[in-house]
Amino acid sequence: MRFDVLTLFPELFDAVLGESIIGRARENNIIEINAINIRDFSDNKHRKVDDYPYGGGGGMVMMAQPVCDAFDSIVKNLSYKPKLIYLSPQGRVLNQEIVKELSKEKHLVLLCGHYEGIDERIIEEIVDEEISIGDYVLTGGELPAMVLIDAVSRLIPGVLSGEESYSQESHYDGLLEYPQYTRPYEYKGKKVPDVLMSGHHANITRWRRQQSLKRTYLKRPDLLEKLDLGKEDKELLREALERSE
Ligand code: 4FD
Repeated sequence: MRFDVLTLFPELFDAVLGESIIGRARENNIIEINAINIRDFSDNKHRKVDDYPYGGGGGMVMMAQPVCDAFDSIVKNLSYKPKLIYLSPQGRVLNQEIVKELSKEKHLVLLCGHYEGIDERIIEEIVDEEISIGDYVLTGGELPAMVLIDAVSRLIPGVLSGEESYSQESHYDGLLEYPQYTRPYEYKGKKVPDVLMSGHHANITRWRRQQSLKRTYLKRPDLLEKLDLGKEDKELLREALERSE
């Protein structure tokens, strides 16, 4: 999968997405990430990319020409039109379902805004979709773009190793993760739950499922409402809640 990012701060991307799992996936040519400097497409001798808003008011607005020319420089080499996503607080709020949808694309272009926003005609001309990573405002769209790239990339086959993808594949079904423990057996007087030491794999699986259900109910009831739990899950949850009453 290919990602192109249109940004005024291209150097931020390799710093974050050049390491660890995403860095390895890039080295193995499973994903490609290019950061393109919008400023390189300014037709102004001072490399200006923003200007005052018509109608007055504070702040600066990103100009249409450099952004649209930067996008055209990508498209001119292609026989298809990649989906362009604008990261903005006004977008559809990202969740794992949208991440899964986006992971089916072969090529995404991400536009990072700054200042008080971008000229509305950019949105009309080239933006296919506006996405927000949550209901808060940041100084730029770069961190949201990196969040989206990371979340989508880990669903691309071959990005996670077998070990890493196991928990993802088998577990991500809209529930929160169950608690995990490693050595030592006892830390500050707290012991690892007996069931995990038992070697009884059916019981371990059942306990973990029950913990996931209980945690989701207690911490994120909104997630649980979206699911249609089966008879067995409902029973596991009821049992977990009865015991802690
Ligand atoms: N919640 C997000 C995206 C961008 C951003 C910007 C208009 C501000 C938060 C367009 C205003 C872009 C998000 C840059 N802050 N800041 O996903």
